[in-house]
Amino acid sequence: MVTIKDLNTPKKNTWCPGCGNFGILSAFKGALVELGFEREQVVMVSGIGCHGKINDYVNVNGFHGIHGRVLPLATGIKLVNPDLTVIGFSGDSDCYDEGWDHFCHAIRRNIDITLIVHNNMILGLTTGQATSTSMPGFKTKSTPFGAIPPALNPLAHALVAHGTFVARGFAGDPKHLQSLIVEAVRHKGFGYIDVFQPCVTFNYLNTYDWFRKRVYKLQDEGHDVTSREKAIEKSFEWGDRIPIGIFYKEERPTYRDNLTHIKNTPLTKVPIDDVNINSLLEEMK
Ligand SMILES: Cc1ncc(C[n+]2csc(CCOP(=O)(O)OP(=O)(O)O)c2C)c(N)n1
Ligand code: SF4
Repeated sequence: MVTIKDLNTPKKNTWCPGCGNFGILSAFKGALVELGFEREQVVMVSGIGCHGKINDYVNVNGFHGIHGRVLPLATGIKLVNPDLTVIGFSGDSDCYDEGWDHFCHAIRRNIDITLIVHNNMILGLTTGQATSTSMPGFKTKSTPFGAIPPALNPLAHALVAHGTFVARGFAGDPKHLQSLIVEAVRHKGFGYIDVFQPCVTFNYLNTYDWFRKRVYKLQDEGHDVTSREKAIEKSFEWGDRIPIGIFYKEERPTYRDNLTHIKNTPLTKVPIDDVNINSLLEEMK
């Protein structure tokens, strides 16, 4: 079973000191140890942005994809090799802007993977432009007079897209986040966690203090995780009090459970020694 030491890599960490990504990294490593995995079992798939560097800092299999495409990659890996535990890491722009279509449909299909979104409500790597989760009025390089439309509510979208595990964490509370990651990975189906991840360099509005004053834990207040309606109601709570924790959880067959032709024979186990593609190549000449 893996230890925190096994998970370290020699890569120099280039995140800004104090970045919320550190909280996510530590929660994730703690979760892998708690889950008792071997390194070879786990694949991290990450998008483009500061968050995407997380692959470099954890010594497991990794696929650093292109912008917005964490979920198609993670879906493909899981479908052809279901023995692997596949965990996607995306940013708010990566997932909720460029990757939005994939987000809605991977949730609806209930692909058996986990998705952790580093939601700092700004584009970090490109040095501070607004994303679809930036709050209205927020002045950034791309919105000098303030962001205009209402911010997307990704949790509400996940819930109406028939999400089977919908949660929110805070990078400033890595112990709590670790428990959410453990539950999301254990969930059979799409485990989705949006994480408030303060960007200490470009987001001067949604800081650690801003979140600390507002976040509270749903599980401390007896929230019923089996009610989608209550979860949707909670997902709209925003202002002086903002909930974190598990909003909704449900058991439902995964996409692969219904893919009868590959259900019992993963593509990675199909023998290919006697496959001859010469006639196909001839046809294409
Ligand atoms: C196809 C494509 N479009 C745009 C970009 C430029 N780009 C680089 S990182 C990034 C997004 C960064 O924001 P986010 O996903 O929120 O991640 P963060 O850096 O905040 O972790 C973008 C748009 C790109 N690399 N590739
Ligand atoms: S720019 Fe923001 S998100 Fe990127 S490493 Fe620095 S603090 Fe973190």
